[in-house]
Amino acid sequence: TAGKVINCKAAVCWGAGEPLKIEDVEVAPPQAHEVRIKILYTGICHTDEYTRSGSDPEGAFPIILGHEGGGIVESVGEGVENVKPGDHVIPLYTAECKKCKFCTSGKTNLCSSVRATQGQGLMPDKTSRFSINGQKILHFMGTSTFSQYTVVADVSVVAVNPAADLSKVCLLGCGITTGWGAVTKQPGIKESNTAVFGCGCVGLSAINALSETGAKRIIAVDTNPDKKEWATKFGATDFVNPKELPEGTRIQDHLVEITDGGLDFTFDATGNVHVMRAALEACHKGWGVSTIIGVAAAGQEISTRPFQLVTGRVWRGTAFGGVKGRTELPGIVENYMKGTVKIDEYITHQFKFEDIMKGFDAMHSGECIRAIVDM
Ligand code: NAD
Ligand code: AHE
Ligand code: ZN
Repeated sequence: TAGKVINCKAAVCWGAGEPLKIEDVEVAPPQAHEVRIKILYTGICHTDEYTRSGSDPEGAFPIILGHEGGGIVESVGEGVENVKPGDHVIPLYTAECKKCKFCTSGKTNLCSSVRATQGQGLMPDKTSRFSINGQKILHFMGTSTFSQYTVVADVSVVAVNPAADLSKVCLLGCGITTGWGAVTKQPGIKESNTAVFGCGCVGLSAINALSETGAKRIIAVDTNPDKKEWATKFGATDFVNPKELPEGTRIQDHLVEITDGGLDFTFDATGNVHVMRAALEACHKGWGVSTIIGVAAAGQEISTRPFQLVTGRVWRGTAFGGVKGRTELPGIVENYMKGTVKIDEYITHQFKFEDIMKGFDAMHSGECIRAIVDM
C-alpha cells in the first residue's frame, strides 16, 4: 500500500452540530516528514464534541475529528527517522519537534513547528491528505483518529512499546495524560489541600495523580451526583455537588469555609468559565494556585476581581498536562504496563466504529468516562 492512495472508512463531520457520518474516504500517501497510520482504536474526548458542536473558534468543516488514538505505522514519507512501518504509535496533538524556540525553552510542552497549519485543519504544506470523490476533507488537531487510516506530521507521533495493548494506551493520547500531567508537573502538591472541578476522565485523572502525589485533602466537585462514587474510587477525600448547597451559597464560599481559608491548588476540568472563576476564588489567599484545563466555547471569557490576584492567588493553565509527547509518552506507557498508571479503570464503554455516535450519546448521558471505539 505504500506510495498509493488508501480507500477506507472515516467518520466525517460535514458541518457544525451535525452527527458524524461514516464515509468512504481516500487517504493520500504521506509526503516528506509525514507518517500514515492504520488507526486501530480511538477514544472520544469532550474536545471532539466541543468541535463537532460548533463551539470551537478554530472548527472548520468538513472534518475528520478524533485525537485519542492508537495504531500501527503503515508507511512513512521521505526523511522520517523517528518511526518506521510496523511501529505501534500514538498520534500527538501537541507536537514535539525538539528544535523550535518552545521545545528548546525548557519551559513548556507547546511546540510551534506545525501548530499554525494544524489549527487550519491542514498538513504543514497547507494541503489535506483526506478527500471524498475529490472534495477536500480537513484534518483535526493534527491527528484525525476517527479514520481507519490517517496521516500526521512526523513531529506529531511517538512509538510506544508494542507489547502495550493499543485498545487501552490510546487513551494516553489525551484525557488521562492531561489530568495526570496537570498535577504531577505542579510543585508543592504533597500534603496540600486541593479541589478538582469536573469528574470526567480529565478530572478523575487529576484526582488520581493528587492522591498518588500525597495531597492531604482532595475535594471533588461535580454537578452529577453519580460522580461521587467515581471520584472516591480515584482517591478523592470529599465530594461536593454545588447543586446541593443551600440556596444562595456559592461553591467557592463553601470551599473556603470548609478548608479554613481556601485550597492550595484547584483544577478546572469542566470548560465552564463560571466554574473556572469559582476554582480561582476557592484558592487560599496569598498562595493558592488554580489551573485551567477545561476548554471554553468561542466567545467565552473568564473574569474575577483583580483583587483575587493582587492578594496572591495565581491563575494558570495547561495543554496536554504539560507533557512532551515524544519524550515522555513511552515512559507513561511503561508505567501503565508496570501498573503504576491506571487506564482500564476509565473505560466504561466500547463501540464498533459504525456506532461511534453512540459514544457521543454516552458522553452526553453523563454515565461515560471513556468509550473505546474499535476501528
Ligand atoms: P467530561 O465531559 O467527561 O467531564 C466533564 C465533567 O464536568 C462531567 O463529570 C460534568 O458532570 C462536570 N461538570 C459540568 N458542569 C459542571 C459544573 N458547573 N460544576 C461542576 N462540574 C461540572 O469531559 P473530559 O473529557 O473529562 O474533559 C474535561 C474538559 O477538559 C473539557 O472541557 C475538555 O475539552 C477539556 N480538555 C482539555 C485538555 C487540555 O489539554 N487542556 C485536554 C483534554 C480535555
Ligand atoms: N481550538 C480551540 C483550542 C482548544 C484547546 O485549548 N485545546 C487544547 C487541547 S484539548 C484536548 O482535549 C490545547 O492543547 N490547546 C493548546 C493548543 O495549542 O491548541 C480554540 O479555542 O481555538
Ligand atoms: Zn482531548
